[in-house]
Amino acid sequence: MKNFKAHRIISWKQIIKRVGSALLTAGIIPVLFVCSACRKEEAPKNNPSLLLGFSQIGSESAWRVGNTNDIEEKAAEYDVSLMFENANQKQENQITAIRRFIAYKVDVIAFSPIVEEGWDNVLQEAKDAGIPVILVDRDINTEKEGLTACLIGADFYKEGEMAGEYLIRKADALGLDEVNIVEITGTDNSTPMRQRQAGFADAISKDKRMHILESIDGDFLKSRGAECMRSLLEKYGEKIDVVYSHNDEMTLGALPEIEEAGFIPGKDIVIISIDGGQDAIDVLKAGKINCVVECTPKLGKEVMETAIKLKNGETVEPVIHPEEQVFSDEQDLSNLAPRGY
Ligand code: GYE
Repeated sequence: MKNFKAHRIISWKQIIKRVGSALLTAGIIPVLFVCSACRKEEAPKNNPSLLLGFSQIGSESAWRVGNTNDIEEKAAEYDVSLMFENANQKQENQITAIRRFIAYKVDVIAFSPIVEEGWDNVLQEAKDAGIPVILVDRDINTEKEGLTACLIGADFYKEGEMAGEYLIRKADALGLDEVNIVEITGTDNSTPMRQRQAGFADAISKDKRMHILESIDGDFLKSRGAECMRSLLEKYGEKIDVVYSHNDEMTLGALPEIEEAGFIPGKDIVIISIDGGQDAIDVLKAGKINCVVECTPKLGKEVMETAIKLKNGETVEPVIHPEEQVFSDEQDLSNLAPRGY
């Protein structure tokens, strides 16, 4: 079944009113419109609830699942009716979802673009329909002005830089003269892939000891992380000093491959990851990962507050970056609070 849900749900009367004209014009049969909370109370009559269409990329990582959970929780807290669609890692599904949100006449659209290019047409359609769009987590690349209202997501360039800066400190601490790095990157042409790569490359470019042997596309997936690591080990073997992986999932996929090849992750090979989900933090504490740069998936509060402002015609911040930190073997992490994703 398709992943299409409506949360804190509006009454049937409201639904019929909202979708009626859309059904007639677009011919869409809402068989997948699941009214999971119709038993809940209606929003007060003179404060009609905000209808937010949210297109999620998929469920590729603990980060993504944590992000979805947070969006759903905060929608309920802020009394926002959420039409949620999971695109299962396909841009075309996201475009279809956005078109459906336009047909349903949602108040605000929010989405996490899987890649940066290819959104101009559908976003122009949203603009023509007068529906403001919030970019969540990832950015788009466009020549057109004013297609989106704002971006709520991490500063991925800074994350890459923090990873590079950690590596310089680690190389100093280990007294290394030469540092050979393999990089397992996230989904090609996505903002975190581009920015985490650029920030890291810029940070280490000042240090003559650093060499990137190869960057390889792991698509943010655990299975791909394992495959990439296997092929990198076959190609470079003990030459590899460092693995820089763009997310925890790929890191967790790579670690068993390193062990199988006879190396000790965290000791023979320095491991640097990004996200900071609980599983990776546990492995960091166990010494098999050296550094995890935090990327918080908890963007729901900002998304809801921004959507409410947009519905009320207020101006919003063009870019909101959450505060993030670095967890590493340089710190005592014994009292770190549960991560929640
Ligand atoms: O790092 C990764 C996820 O866009 C920040 O996407 C997000 C990234 C995150 O799948 O785990």
